[in-house]
Amino acid sequence: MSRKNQTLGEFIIENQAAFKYSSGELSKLINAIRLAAKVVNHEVNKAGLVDILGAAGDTNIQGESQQKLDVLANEKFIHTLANREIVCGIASEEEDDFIQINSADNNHQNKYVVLIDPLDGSSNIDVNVSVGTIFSIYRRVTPIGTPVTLEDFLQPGRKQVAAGYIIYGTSTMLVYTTGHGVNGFTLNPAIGTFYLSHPDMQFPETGKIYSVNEGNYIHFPEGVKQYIKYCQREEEDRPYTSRYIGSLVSDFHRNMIKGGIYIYPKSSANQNGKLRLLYECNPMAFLAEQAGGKASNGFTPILDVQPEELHQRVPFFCGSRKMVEKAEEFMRNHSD
Ligand code: P6P
Repeated sequence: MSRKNQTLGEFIIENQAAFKYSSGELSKLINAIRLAAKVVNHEVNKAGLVDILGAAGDTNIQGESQQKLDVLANEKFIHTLANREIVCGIASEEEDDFIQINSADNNHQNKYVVLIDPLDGSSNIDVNVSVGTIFSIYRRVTPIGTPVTLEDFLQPGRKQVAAGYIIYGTSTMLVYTTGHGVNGFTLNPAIGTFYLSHPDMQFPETGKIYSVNEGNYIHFPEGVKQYIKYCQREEEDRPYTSRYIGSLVSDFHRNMIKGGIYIYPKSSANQNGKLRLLYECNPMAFLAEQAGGKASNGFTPILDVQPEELHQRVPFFCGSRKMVEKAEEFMRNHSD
């Protein structure tokens, strides 16, 4: 049940019973993410004012230079989640390996693992463009009472119990699903409370926006090249509009509201594309499907891909169902 202007806290309580595993721990987990989101939001919003911009001097496993805010967001989310005796393991884009959270002193009783991209689109920080946090939650599959293993993290996206993102944009929003639809909450920074502003978010069945980095066009598979030409042809409801922010959360959020498709395909430069399956594509695909949209690697649903390694990449087509289906048609007819 939801009503406009309900607070996130009220929403969680009122929908507690609907959570598949209504032990209350998932609610506590969402509350922990809400707290971390407010802390990171505070830092992101003042990034231009204090010496927090610029690289932290390190690089992550992806070989990307870590912005100081990347490091801060990573630390805030891990610290907040670790301190609530709910989570038994965390994997992050910014961490080479997963982190064992259950301490032996509580005999590894916690049952959820969380995977996060703590600050997606961070290359936009210094130019004041929206960035986001993406999270994905599973129940562990190895026995409670034992340390978590990699197997707990390498679950197909279909097994997620919750997923969502925080977008630090013109306003800060928390958008998430527990498998019962997608709801968006907007932060009132004056009082630090998230209010239900976008109940039951739905991808329009089709749209007129395509989001892809056309600078990589010559490296794209033929099917993607042909789909982009299709979007640009003066026919039927086309040409579409090209909108690409360089921030997955921002492009996804706009397309979910207005209708559109986001594509990050494989290329001659990146054989599996750039986006990471576990903490970018799976959570966004769960949200997309829950909102009536679609997400695939160009051929098969993202949520059905069996992960092989923690930081694996996957080609990503996501958005309005009919637009993704059309792009998949081009991929099938031009598979190279
Ligand atoms: P490119 C940000 O690094 C990110 O993971 C997504 O948020 C964004 O959509 C994409 O990469 C941008 O990548 O290669 O187009 O700059």
